[in-house]
Amino acid sequence: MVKKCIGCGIELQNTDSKALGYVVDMNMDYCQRCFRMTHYDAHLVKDFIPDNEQILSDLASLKGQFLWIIDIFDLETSLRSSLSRFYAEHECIIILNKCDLLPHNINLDRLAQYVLGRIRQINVRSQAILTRGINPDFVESLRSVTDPDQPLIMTGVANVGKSTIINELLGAQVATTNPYPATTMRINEIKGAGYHIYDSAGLWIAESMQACLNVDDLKKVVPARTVRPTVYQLEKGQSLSLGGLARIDLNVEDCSAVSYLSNQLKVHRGKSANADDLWKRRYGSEDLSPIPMDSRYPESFKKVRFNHSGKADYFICGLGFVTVTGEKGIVDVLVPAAVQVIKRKAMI
Ligand SMILES: Nc1nc2c(ncn2[C@@H]2O[C@H](COP(=O)(O)OP(=O)(O)OP(=O)(O)O)[C@@H](O)[C@H]2O)c(=O)[nH]1
Ligand SMILES: [Mg+2]
Repeated sequence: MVKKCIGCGIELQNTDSKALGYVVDMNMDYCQRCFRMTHYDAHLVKDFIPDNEQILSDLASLKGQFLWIIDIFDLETSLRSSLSRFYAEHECIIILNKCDLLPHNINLDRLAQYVLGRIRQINVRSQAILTRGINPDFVESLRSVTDPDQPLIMTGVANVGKSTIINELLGAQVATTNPYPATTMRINEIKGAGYHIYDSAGLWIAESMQACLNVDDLKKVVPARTVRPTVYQLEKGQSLSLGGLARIDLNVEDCSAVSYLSNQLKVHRGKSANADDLWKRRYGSEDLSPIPMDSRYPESFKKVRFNHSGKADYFICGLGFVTVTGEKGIVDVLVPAAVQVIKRKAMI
């Protein structure tokens, strides 16, 4: 009989110590990868890249209630993923996770309304939207909208907190969780505390900044606790450099910008006219770091141009967003070529 890792769902094997699912002894319940992640904080970037088509076809074969877990801080990454097409065909309950990353005075009902407006535009069939992270009633709320006789199926892009939620429901550390994307590797059936749950591998998003970073830089860039918004009053023709990962050139009159980024990421402000020269000279220096893996400036970057007026968020997948308020003008966002930038109605 096939034995699977309790932490990540991979099939266990004791023949190849370099391959996924390895255990020294087949009596063990967790694979070596899960064991190392949990006990030694050890990570190998991209040792496993989820196959999105396979995940979606595995999910479609399951019977139960679909939960779509969304990292609210990284909302657009979820909404642009192929799960939005999946949920145009399957009903789901949406969980807005990691609400604690946003400023504490955030109104959760308004946030849920904002997301409801967004998902209606893409025809997602959601039965309910719940919030988690600062909502003490989350488990109760989930119970009130789910059928106890049906399994819960956790879905979402990588790293949004699917396995963490399972452990909260079970009241025990069963599923492996980790600050880096691609921890859970297969459909993982878990039973306990009156629940029947399927965990799943998160979809891999190649357009996310997180796919461009090594483990040490991921630690700085993926926020683990509440982000401190920083307000900038800017003159026309100023730029904000977000480490060496992205730059926002604001050619907007009477402009203010509020950044929502990991507290560990340095923001450097300067004149747009000098920015290109500064980046060529200082790319990767203390002021302009971290930088994406295997990248050079300007060859590895693209510039995305937006017409600006009023208030809008400039959202960089896997990194964060900057809310800009000002008169009419042009906003240029410089990002690694693979990374997606989205202008959206301000969320906060
Ligand atoms: N601040 C905050 N962090 C959270 C929350 N939920 C999960 N996390 C953290 O997010 C990271 C990813 O959590 P996981 O549960 O491994 O995410 P996942 O969706 O199962 O990830 P994959 O298996 O890689 O797809 C971990 O470091 C968690 O501690 C939350 O509500 N708030
Ligand atoms: Mg997981």
